[in-house]
This record gives sequence, C-alpha cells and structure tokens, in this order.
Amino acid sequence: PAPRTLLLTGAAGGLGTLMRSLLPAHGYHLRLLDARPVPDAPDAITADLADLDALCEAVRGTDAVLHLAGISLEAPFEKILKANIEGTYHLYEAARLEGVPRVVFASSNHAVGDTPVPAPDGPRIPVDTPHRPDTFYGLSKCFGEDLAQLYWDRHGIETVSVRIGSCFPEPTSVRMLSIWLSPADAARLFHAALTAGDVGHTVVYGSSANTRLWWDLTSARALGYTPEDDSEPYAAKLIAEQGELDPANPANDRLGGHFLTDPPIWPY
Ligand code: NAI
Ligand code: 15L
Repeated sequence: PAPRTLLLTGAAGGLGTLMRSLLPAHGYHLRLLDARPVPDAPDAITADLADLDALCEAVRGTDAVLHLAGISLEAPFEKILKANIEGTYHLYEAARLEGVPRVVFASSNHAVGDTPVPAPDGPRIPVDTPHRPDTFYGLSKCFGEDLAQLYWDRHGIETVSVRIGSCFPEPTSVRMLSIWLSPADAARLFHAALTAGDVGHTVVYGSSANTRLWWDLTSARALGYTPEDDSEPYAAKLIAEQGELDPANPANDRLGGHFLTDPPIWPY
C-alpha cells in the first residue's frame, strides 16, 4: 500500500523517538512536530500545542495524526490544563478545520489508575470500566477520550484512544510486567489503530501479550492488533531484585501504582 502521511506530535519524546524509527517500516511517511527541536530532524515542525494556526498548517494534507505530545506525568493543574486539555482541543480543532479523518490519541492507564488491580485469577479490567483518574494527568486523558467521542459524534473525526500501559524498551519494575507495551508492539498497535475500518471512537488498552496482563485486549485485537511480545522473560530478574508486588502496599493495589503514592505536589 502507498505510504500514508502521518503527523506525529511529541516526536522528540521517548515514545515519539521510538515510533520515528519503527513506523516507517509499516508504510508511513512521517511529518514531525514537537515544542522542542527533534534531534536529527531538520524538517520537524517546532510548535506548541497552544498555537492553533501552526497545528492547522501541520495537519494540512495528512491522512491521520498520532497525537503523543503533552505532559506525560503528573504536574500542576495549570500546566496540564494548557498542554493536555487545551492542547488536545487545539489538535482536534485543527483536524476538523483541515479535514483530517482520523486521530490516534495517546491516552493512558492513568485515566483508570484508581481502579483496583484485578485478582490474579479474576477477570481482566474491561475498556468500559468507569473513568477513575489517579492524578490531574490521568484526568486530562479522560478529557481527551471524551473529546475524541465528541469529535466523532459531532464532526465525524474517527479516533482510537490507546490507554498505554508502559512503553519503554524493557520493563524496569514488577508493576510493568503487567502493563508493558514493547516498542515493536506499540508500532503494531498504532498501525492497526490507523488502518482498521470504521473505528468511530474506540478505546483500547495498549499492552503486549503479557502473562501477567491486568486488562482486556479484546478491543485492541478487534482492530487487527496481534501483540507478539510478553514481559515474562524479564520477570525472574525483576522479582529477584524488587520482590513480588505486595497488595497491602497502597502503591500496588491500584492500576496506577506509584502515581497514587508519589510525593504529592499539592497545593497545585
Ligand atoms: P515524553 O514526555 O517523553 O514526550 C512528550 C513530548 O511532548 C515531549 O517531547 C514534549 O516536548 C512534547 N510536548 C509537551 N508539551 C507540548 C506542547 N504543549 N506542545 C508541543 N509538544 C509538547 O512522553 P512519552 O513517554 O513519549 O509519551 C508520549 C505520549 O504517550 C504522552 O501523551 C503520554 O501521556 C502518553 N503515554 C505514554 C506512556 C509511556 O509508557 N511512554 C504511557 C501512557 C501514556
Ligand atoms: C504514563 O502514562 C506515563 O506517561 C509513562 O511515563 C509511565 O509512567 C506509564 O504511564 C506508567 O504507568 O508506567
């Protein structure tokens, strides 16, 4: 198939850098955008999500947007408001004004981070579990998912909202054994989300086929995503170093893990 032109926002970030190297093999021609300069990418657009005109120019003529830009951890509310809430609104406005038909939105497990971890033998967490953000960051991802629904219902822009677990080259904690998304599986999942037909607004979890997986990948698989990786080969070493997750520890009993117990930054 002919390469599809894709705007990759957040191209200078960790996930953006991984996707810059992995997505072209899936047939994409990437246009890059970030508030920071993107290393080794002289053609990248340096623009902030606050700049609607720059976003309109950036999305013009693209087939889709993979929207990764934003604050990726907890932060004071005003910063989350500007980058993740207003910024994502501007991105969708640009897509609407320029006629871009599809967005893949980097949501996060922290949209439902206050949900209890499932029992090892219990059912996995479904995608229609209620929003239970664990932070203002998670709340901004709930907003992004609802914004995506609004732009599908009112303006016909399709979105797949991917509640990403932890996408890094390797899992580095026992919690990550349950939520790891390998970079190669991330590229497979984004490709499925960009090419599946008639997605309307679909919410999926973004993880590899982890033995210890906490959530249900049915809606992701329905897009045509077939994960090929599993964190289990990393389990013995991580458990030997860090111990099994103790469910009595409040940092372990919710999906969001340490986001619920990290030193609070109140008052925001
Ligand atoms: P990152 O923090 O490494 O990269 C985010 C990028 O967005 C940065 O390069 C930053 O300069 C850019 N950015 C921030 N505010 C901006 C603004 N106002 N305008 C333009 N660019 C702006 O984060 P990472 O890990 O690459 O994550 C990418 C996306 O995926 C984020 O939206 C994050 O919330 C989401 N996500 C990532 C997960 C992961 O495991 N890496 C897990 C769950 C969600
Ligand atoms: C996220 O949403 C963050 O962006 C990422 O850096 C990780 O912390 C991940 O969640 C996680 O829950 O491990």
